[in-house]
Amino acid sequence: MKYDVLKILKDNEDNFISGTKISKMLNVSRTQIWKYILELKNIGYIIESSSNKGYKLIKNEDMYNDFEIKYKMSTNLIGNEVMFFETLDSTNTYAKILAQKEFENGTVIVADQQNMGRGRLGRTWSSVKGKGIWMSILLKPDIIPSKIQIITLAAAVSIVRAIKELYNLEVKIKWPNDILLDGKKLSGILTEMSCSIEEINYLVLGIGININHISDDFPFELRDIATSIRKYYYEKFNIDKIFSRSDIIKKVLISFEEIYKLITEKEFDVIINEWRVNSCTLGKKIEVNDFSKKISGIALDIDDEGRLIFKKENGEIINILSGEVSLN
Ligand code: BTX
Repeated sequence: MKYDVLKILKDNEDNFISGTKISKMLNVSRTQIWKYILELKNIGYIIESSSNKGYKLIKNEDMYNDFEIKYKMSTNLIGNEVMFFETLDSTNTYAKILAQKEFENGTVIVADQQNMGRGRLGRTWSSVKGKGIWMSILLKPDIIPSKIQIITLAAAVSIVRAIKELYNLEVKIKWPNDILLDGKKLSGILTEMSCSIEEINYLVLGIGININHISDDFPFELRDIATSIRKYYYEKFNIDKIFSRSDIIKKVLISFEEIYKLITEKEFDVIINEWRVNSCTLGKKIEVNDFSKKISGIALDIDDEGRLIFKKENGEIINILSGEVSLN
């Protein structure tokens, strides 16, 4: 019920609404409304009270919970179900457990903090409390397992679209799955799946985006290579402000839904083209670390399965499925 009160306050954000009006709308007493208001204040909402005007919710970009994420979310599939946790080991690990049971395609799992956030190849993903978006989307796409990389490309494109639409920032994609801002890692994607030879049973799309970190919030070894939207604004424009993770999640999920529709329609080209336009890897001299050795050459393109088409210094052209890229 407190969320019903919150919804009314949010629909009238920055304006007063009387306790009598709210109590009539919800058919509960004014005393009861007052108790819900106290509960909302206790979880961090800023609500002004005036004896003759009623209650006014003051905008607070820092509020982050399932209500905020779902409020005015205009998707049809992605995020129909949102599960929010204060702390999880890893949203991807939790999503995989959930996937063993019945699950709704498009379910989103969000944690305010991860204790064991995972990157690719057993690496860790720093996921401090209150600072970033750590979420997983549980999907059952109708594509063959060898096309799984298209989901990672789609996620990268949707993050870029969302950040550009919200803040008009020059974010770029570094193959295979890094989103960079000012050359530093803003976001990472970890796609994991369970499949048979011809079919995907389920897929977990893990997305981490650094939002409200200041430099000291990153572990020491990441301070020069990672960034957040807040850190970037501070360094670039000398503006220190908190960004709404709820608004950003919504925007990412809306963009992802648009792009996921293209996947269901097998319009992979459209996604790959948008990926190309936003890439900072293609056409560049790069070094690829394919885990056994480093090879230098030029990143020519990506193919329709998301592999990097790479021209080695000796002129040989190869397609690389996974690896680490350093831009020269
Ligand atoms: P990755 O293997 O490409 O990147 C991991 C590397 O990135 C680390 O070794 C470290 O150098 C650096 N790194 C670690 N944390 C951060 C950070 N917060 N910002 C910038 N750089 C960092 C990328 O793997 C995939 C990351 C996916 C994270 C999401 S969060 C929700 C979901 N749950 C989960 O456990 N993982 C995913």
